[in-house]
Amino acid sequence: MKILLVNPKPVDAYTVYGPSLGLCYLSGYLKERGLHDIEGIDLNLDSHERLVEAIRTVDLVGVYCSTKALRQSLEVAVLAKKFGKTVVFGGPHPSVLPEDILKNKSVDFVILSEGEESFHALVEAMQGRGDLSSIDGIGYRCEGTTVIKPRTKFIKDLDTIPFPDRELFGFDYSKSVTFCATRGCPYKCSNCQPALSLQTCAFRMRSVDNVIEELRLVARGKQVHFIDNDLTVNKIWLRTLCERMIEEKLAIIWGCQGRVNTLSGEIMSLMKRAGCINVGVGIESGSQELLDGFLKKQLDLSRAEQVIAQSVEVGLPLHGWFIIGIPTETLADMSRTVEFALNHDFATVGFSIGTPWPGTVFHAVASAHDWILTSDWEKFNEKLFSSLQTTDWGTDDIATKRQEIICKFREKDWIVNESDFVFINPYWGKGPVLRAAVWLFRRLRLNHVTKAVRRVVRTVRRRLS
Ligand code: B12
Ligand code: SF4
Repeated sequence: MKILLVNPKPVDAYTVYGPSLGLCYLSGYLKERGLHDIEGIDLNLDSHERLVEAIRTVDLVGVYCSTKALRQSLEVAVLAKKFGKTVVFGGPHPSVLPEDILKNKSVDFVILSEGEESFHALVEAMQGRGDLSSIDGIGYRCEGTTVIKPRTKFIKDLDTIPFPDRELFGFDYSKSVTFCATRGCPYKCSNCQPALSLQTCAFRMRSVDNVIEELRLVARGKQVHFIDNDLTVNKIWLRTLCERMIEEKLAIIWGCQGRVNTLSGEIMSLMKRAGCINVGVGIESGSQELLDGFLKKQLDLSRAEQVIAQSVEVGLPLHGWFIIGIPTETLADMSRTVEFALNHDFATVGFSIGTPWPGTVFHAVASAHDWILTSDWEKFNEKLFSSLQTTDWGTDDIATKRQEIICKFREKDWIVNESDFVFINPYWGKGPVLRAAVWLFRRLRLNHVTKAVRRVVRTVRRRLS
């Protein structure tokens, strides 16, 4: 059987570090089981023509479907159906709304959440080996009804999963690679829908040996982007991993997401020695009441302050994640959040606008109050605007707040990336003399000089190569 795996491109997509690792995992798993005819198309990188060409030659088209890319995913399904192919959807959106997806006649099957075993079982069943009714975590139409079998089993031992097939999309990983060492997340924040933590799924880690083996194979001398929800959940495991990275002399630099309740000066210092150059921490709000109340974040702001100070001491840059526009939040809470982000020593800070992704508590609450202004998933955009009108604030208030935040960071000299709603602290990690120099430099508005110098250097480099 010939299989095509497609990663669609949402309208305002940003592919940061490379194509979907989830699809690479599926391909690796199937290839290990003898199914070698697998092709990948990432529409962030490949053309529509290539997609059409590829669809023609395969039997089954598997599509990664996020809420943001729902329309584009369905377009792929319609195209595949035109050529009479079997269409399977997986990823965050079908995992939480399988019935909705199956209302589209172009989609034959959905796989809920962790896909390796069920997708393989489906492919086997389609070839007459095994039957659909015994597959866990699957949805399909049968005799006029929709059958949804919720996921009850997750892969307990992650070491049994083959390494992801990074050849799938022909992506150039020569300088950096995406990497996944754990699955799931032990927390249950109201705003979040980690696709692999749905239902009964516990947090799981690969063995350190298994992680090191893959790092040796694919990452030596490169930058590694750990895409894990939180790499710092288990301190003992993380410590062993860092020690092994140092011993192995892998010469990598890496970044990951963590949480302030599991970080400490000691572990951050070890992470830095192992090559870590950035840790993202979700603080979300400057209001402890909101963190404990609606968000259920299990995070203490005074602990966050301690960890931020320790990160400066050990010289490990922290990226603070914040959200505005959360149910039960007041405009005063939002100002507290901005003050927290501005007045603590983060190297970089990123804001999001609260967005009711399906399957989250956030969505359930906002929907129960009738606060969600659109039923068009594509209209959600957590970087640009709010899709809520609550009793305390609405879209316009959030738009004003967004502008206010940008102005405040700009006034304090931070470098502003308006479209991504991200800010860079030019003073971070600099001693008093350098800080003064940066201050003077920015006062004199010399940024254009730096830009011009960078342009010249780039041109010279290009000519030389
Ligand atoms: C890393 C990541 C990214 C990276 C991806 C980098 C990369 N190269 O892989 C980047 C930065 C690009 C990204 C972007 C975005 N992301 Co993101 N991201 C994640 C994150 C943290 C991990 C995803 C991951 O790789 N997991 C590990 C792999 C193994 O799992 P997986 O991808 O889910 O794939 C498995 C199953 O889902 C299934 N599966 C997946 N596809 C398919 C297809 C078929 C046919 C089958 C059978 C099965 C199947 O099998 C796979 C193997 O088990 C998740 C959170 C999470 N834990 O899922 C959020 C998450 C997926 N992202 C989210 C969001 C909102 C976004 C953005 C919209 C953000 C933005 N502002 O633009 C964009 C949208 C991009 C898009 N294409 O639509 C939401 C999605 C919510 C939703 N309902 O869609 C999540 C769930 C986080 C959250 N807020 O809760 N993201
Ligand atoms: S926001 Fe982070 S810590 Fe909270 S549930 Fe999601 S992944 Fe886990």
